[in-house]
Amino acid sequence: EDDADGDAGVATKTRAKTQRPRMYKVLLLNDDYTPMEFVVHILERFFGKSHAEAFDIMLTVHKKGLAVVGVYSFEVAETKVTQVMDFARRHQHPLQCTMEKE
Ligand code: TYC
Repeated sequence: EDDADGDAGVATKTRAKTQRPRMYKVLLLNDDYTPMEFVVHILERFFGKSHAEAFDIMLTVHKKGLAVVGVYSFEVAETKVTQVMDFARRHQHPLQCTMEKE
């Protein structure tokens, strides 16, 4: 408080706020061509869903157009999207998977 900064003795405290990592939703989009079983397989393989859970999510996407399949840190979300897009492309299905900030 030597007033070199002209603050005339106004004490300011700095408190480091704990930063939570930004989280990202991974979304699966519906299309008319990707087989239902293929989508179920993806949800089991890349998102650790049980068969019943995977089937439910697949049906939600089929009926509503899209669904959030999980929420992850940026790096994990990006990896999931890449894995799904590569796998779908390799099998020549037009399935789309994207991510967005929560
Ligand atoms: N609509 C597709 C069909 O009738 C199934 C499907 C579900 C496709 C979910 C994509 O993300 C998807 N075969």
